[in-house]
This record gives sequence, C-alpha cells and structure tokens, in this order.
Amino acid sequence: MESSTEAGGTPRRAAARKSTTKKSPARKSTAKKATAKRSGPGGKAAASRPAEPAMVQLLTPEGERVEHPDYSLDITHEEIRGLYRDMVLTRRFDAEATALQRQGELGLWPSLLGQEAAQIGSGRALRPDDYVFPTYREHGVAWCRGVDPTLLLGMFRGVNHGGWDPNSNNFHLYTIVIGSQALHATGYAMGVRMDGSDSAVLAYFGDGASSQGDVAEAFTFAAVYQAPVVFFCQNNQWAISEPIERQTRVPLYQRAAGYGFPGVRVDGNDVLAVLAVTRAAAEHVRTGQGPILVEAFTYRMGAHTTSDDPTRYRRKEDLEAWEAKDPILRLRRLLEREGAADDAFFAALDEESDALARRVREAIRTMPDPDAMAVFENVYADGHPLVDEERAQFADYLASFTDHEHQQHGGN
Ligand SMILES: Cc1ncc(C[n+]2csc(CCOP(=O)(O)OP(=O)(O)O)c2C)c(N)n1
Ligand SMILES: [Mg+2]
Repeated sequence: MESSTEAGGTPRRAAARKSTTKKSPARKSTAKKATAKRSGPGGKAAASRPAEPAMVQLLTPEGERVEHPDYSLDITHEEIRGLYRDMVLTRRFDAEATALQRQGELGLWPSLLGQEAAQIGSGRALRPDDYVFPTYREHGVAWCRGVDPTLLLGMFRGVNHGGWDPNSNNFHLYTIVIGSQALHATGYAMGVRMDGSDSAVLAYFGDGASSQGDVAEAFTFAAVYQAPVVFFCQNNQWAISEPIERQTRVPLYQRAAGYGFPGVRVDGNDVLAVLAVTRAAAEHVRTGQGPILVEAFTYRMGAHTTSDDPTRYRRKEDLEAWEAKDPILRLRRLLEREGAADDAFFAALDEESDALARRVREAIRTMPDPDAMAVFENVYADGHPLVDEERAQFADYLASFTDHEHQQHGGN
C-alpha cells in the first residue's frame, strides 16, 4: 500500500493541494512550512510526508498581523488583551490540574497545552444561545462559556459523572466516547433548525475521532438535513500515540467536500484567525447554509493525558518546532509590537493566574466525596430489578464494616 510514489505525494494528492491553495500572502507564507518528517509509528508514509496545505492565518508566529482575502478581523487592543488573558488563565488552570493529578488529587487529566488559541478563538466566536458539544479536552471552550473551571475537575477526581448543568451555559458534559458527541450535536442542530432558531451548534472533536463511524454518520446526517452545525476539528496531529498519517490520506478539512459541505483549514495556533474563521462558520450555519467543517491545525504540546508518555513515540525536534509557534507567545509578541499592553497588564495577569490556581487547589481539597450508594442513582429513570438487587448487596457489604468512614464512602 505504501509505495514510494504514494508516500511522496500522488498526482491526486498534489492536485487536491493545488486546488485549495488560493493566492494570498498569508497562505503562501504558511504553505512553505511544516515539512517536518517523522519517525515512529507513522512508518514510511510519515517519513515522506508532503508539505502541509495552506491555512488561514492572520498572525504569524513572530506576532505580525497579516491580511487574508477571505477573512478579516476588526478587533480592538482591548479585545486582543481579553483573548490573551483567556489563554493565559486557561493555561494556568490546565497546569494546575496537571500538578493536582501528580499530587494524587485527580485520577487523570487531559491537558490542552498548545491548543489554547484553537479553543479560545472558537469559544469567543460564539453567542450565548449557541450550543457546544465538547470532547474531554475543551477546558478553554468551557472557560469561554462561563463554566467554572473547578467544575471540570469532578469527573477526573471520580466524584461525579460531569459536574455541571449543560443547559446553564449551553455547554454539554465532557464526552469520553470518541466522536459520539458529533452525533449528539447533529441531532441537537436538527432540532434547532426545526425550531426555526438561528443558533449555531458546535461539535468539537479530534483528528483521531475523524476515523470514527459516529463522525462519518454525523457528517452525512448534518449534510442531508442541512443542520446548523459547525464541526470543529482540533487536529493536534496525535490520537494518543497514533500520528495523523494513520487517520487520513488527505488533509482533514477536505473530507467535508465528499459529504457536500465546505471545509476550511485554519492555523490553530493563531487565535485571531480561529476567531475570524469560526465567526464566519457560525454565520454560515445560522443563515441556513448547512454544516461546515473547520480544521484547526495545531499541536498537542503535552502528553495525551497524565497516563501517557509521549517521549516514547514522538521526536523532541517536532515538539521544539511547535514550541516556537506557541499560541500565547505569538499574541504576546503582537501586544508588545503594537504597544497594546504595558508591564502593569502582564503583572496583574500573573497575579490573577496565581489567584485562579489557589482557587482551584482549594476547590479540589474541599470537594466532597459522593455517598457510596450514589452510584446506583440515575441508572434507569424508573428503576430496574437488577440494579435494586445490586444496591441491596452493596448496602449489606458496606454495613459489614465496623467504622463509620467505610460505611459512608466504601473503598479502603
Ligand atoms: C470509542 C472510543 N474508542 C477509543 C477510546 C480511547 N481513546 C481515548 S482518547 C483517544 C484518542 C483520541 O484522539 P483525538 O480524537 O485525536 O483527540 P485528542 O485526544 O488528540 O484531543 C482514544 C482512542 C475512546 N475513549 N472511545
Ligand atoms: Mg488528536
């Protein structure tokens, strides 16, 4: 299968790349980049990886604003500072959660390190009445939706199955079953359309999820029913240890064409471009034009989760190349270049980050354990004899302990 011509770029692939490359300074400048070669599980195909196709970019890694013919962004310095603040606080929260896992306070944590721009840019493009269906890594989007970050920790501590009311912020519960939320989002969006509302629905998913049947089915239904859903794929180039080359032979945004809706690739480390592209995508679905796929091309700078060790499958050089494109650093360079933020702003933000970290630690340490019997609640709406039997057995088991602590919470 992986012949040398295929690996080096077939005429089909070359043609596909050509057809999506419009002339613009931004596109030209990015098209040259990212010819990184990989060793490891990608094998031969990965080693001969063709150049990445062009993507929408409004801010270079050096922090310089560039124009794009299809996407422009009117944004004030104050708004740019706001995006910077969102990204810094989200990264700090994420770092704190990682540390809390290491200290035994959380069972697991999926870090979003490196994906702050993809999440804040898309999250800030939405209206309150829009509805978001996340994976398990959308801590930055949750922040934009106004979900208190401490609520995100409960499931990873094992004290609840979610921890927030999805309808309070139109932000669904985290979804671990890869790709399934694309179907939930599509069904919800079909309902939105039937209601005659102009809300947009966002389905977040990863590059690995793009291989799931659920995502393919969601694409089909959304296209056929013209559902107002933005499929927002964060292509962080890894699905645990599986590289993107194992998921697709074409750039992911091009998949949309086969289903009959548009797709666009945006620089996922450029918060301004992600904001502009997601706003346009939301407008597209609001105005009854059916679904759209946004591929935010980014990189997972951390491990898949705290249970993962990426040094076993990815090269240090790749990580270093992406560190140079850090989304936060890039926006800071813009703020400094344009004199849009002074030392006092950065110092105040440092203090705010510390305060957030303190609040998160405090919340974890005071988070109550659930009652051991709670695990039997909400299994069936009207109960079930088998669950009743198990509940009774477990109650007997707990009662067999002599001390109060075990009777309350079980465990050891
Ligand atoms: C249906 C299903 N299959 C397998 C898994 C195990 N799993 C958890 S995360 C993951 C990789 C997902 O990769 P991607 O969609 O790229 O998202 P990322 O974690 O990179 O954000 C897999 C296979 C799962 N949770 N659900
Ligand atoms: Mg991924």
